[in-house]
Amino acid sequence: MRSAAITRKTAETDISVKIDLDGTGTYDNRTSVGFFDHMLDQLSRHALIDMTVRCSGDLHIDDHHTVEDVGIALGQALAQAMGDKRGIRRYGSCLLPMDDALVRAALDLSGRPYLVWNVALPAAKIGSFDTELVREFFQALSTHGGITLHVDLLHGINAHHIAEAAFKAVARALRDALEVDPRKADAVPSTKGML
Ligand SMILES: [Mn+2]
Repeated sequence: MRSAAITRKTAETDISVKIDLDGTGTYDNRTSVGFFDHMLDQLSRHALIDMTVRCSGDLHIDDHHTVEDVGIALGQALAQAMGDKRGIRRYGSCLLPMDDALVRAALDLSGRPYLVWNVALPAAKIGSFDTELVREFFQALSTHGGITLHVDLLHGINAHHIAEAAFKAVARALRDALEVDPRKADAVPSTKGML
């Protein structure tokens, strides 16, 4: 079973995350940050990862700790669920359009965290959500999931579309990278023999 459950509690957030990599993209994500829940739903749906997220965070300060810490916990859950990565395709990429927005995501489930984030959001807020938190989320996911992740905005006008296209592009790339390659299902996809 490629699944994982993580709980993470600090003075700032109290989080539980459950994922199943071989799911159907069913989700139940509740962080009390509406736009972020909407993005987590996209991640689940388009990566076909079943996902349940609960977070009780210090939202009286702002959304920062909630978004960053869910990224940490989701990254940890991904790393745990991937296990020794036997049989996975390892690499994934996606060029994803959403109306005016066009985002490219390319990733390597290498065990080596690296984020290249070239996504300038044209507004500071989407509703009450700070758009700079989108990068914070992917930084945490990359670091704790051991993912080399490149995300580039090729075109875009609307901040909601751009952020959502980024989540969907990463989701689709993750789906491809996590899929088991039937031609090499028993091997770790590295000439080093481990990832
Ligand atoms: Mn939307």
